[in-house]
Amino acid sequence: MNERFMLRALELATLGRGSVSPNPMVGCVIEHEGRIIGEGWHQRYGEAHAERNAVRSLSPEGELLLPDSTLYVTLEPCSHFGKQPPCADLLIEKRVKRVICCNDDPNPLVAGQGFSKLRAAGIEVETGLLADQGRLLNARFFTFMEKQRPYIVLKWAETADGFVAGAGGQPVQISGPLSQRLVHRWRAEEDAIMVGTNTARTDNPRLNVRLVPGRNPTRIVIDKQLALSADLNLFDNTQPTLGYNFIKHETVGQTSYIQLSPDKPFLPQLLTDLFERRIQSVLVEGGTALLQSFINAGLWDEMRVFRSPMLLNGGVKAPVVTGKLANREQIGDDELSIYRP
Ligand code: AOF
Ligand code: ZN
Repeated sequence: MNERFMLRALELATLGRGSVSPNPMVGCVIEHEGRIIGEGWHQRYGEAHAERNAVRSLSPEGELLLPDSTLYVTLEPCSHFGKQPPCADLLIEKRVKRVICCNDDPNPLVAGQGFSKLRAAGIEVETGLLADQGRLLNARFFTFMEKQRPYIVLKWAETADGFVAGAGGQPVQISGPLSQRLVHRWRAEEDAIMVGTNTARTDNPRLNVRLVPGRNPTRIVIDKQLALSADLNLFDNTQPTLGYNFIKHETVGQTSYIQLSPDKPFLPQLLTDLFERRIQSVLVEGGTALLQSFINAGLWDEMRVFRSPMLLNGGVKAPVVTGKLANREQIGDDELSIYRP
């Protein structure tokens, strides 16, 4: 086992970022006597998996070396017919000698069956090499599969004295231009962005990606009593919007109203519906009440807090940070802190 080859496979996997979701990013390196003879990664959702691309990259001579080669792949080779045929079958057919992985595939359609298939065919299998790095790379995929809910990123900007808005919820631009651009990149990286009723009303956000190149996520708004005006930017039909409420189930243009029960806890119902819609990650952008409800329920995976040097001397208090500080950096005049549970 050589970490060097797995580090290369992890690096290749990241080339799929932004184009493979809801599939995981996966990279693969084929090694023969200490030399890399083939490489590949999962490039696009629905298309070939990493292993198949690595095998395809081999020269005709390289292909003859497979029975003496080790295949390093960041995730357990799949065993099921999805949009692609099983990678385990391919590796068996090509008579690969040994397979080394970072992580087992938590997808119930695979979940260990890829490894059993390979072992049954006489291929040596090892797993757990650089496992932490593999899990971090696909934190969204693992959370989605294991917790059956999207990966949840909570984000807000607060003043030096701990406020997120003026008195009565009046919007104030707290973070600087560089931070705003970063938030647009974050929007492009997640499957969905969510806001609560008050934020939708007072900020009238468009929740799209404008300041950087990238795709627009699905917009989610909580509007329990359907009190929001249809004239808001969220309902402009330029991108899909999901409106969670207690009143109706209906789709109009790109807006889907989804009815939840008032008799059961709200967030679990909401997250289960998002899971069923295959939404793997959500950026929650506010306001305080919505953010705090995720924090209180312990339903979050990352908190990203901008602290600006501005003072407001009053207004709406910021949510209360819990969890452990994982990273802190300066973004223009703002300090960005990342917390994990
Ligand atoms: C692999 N190698 O590169 C990836 C895997 O619909 P499909 O056929 O594309 O299958 C998607 C599932 O396959 C996905 O949920 C995950 O369990 C696994 N992804 N497996 O062997 C890969 N991307
Ligand atoms: Zn596969």
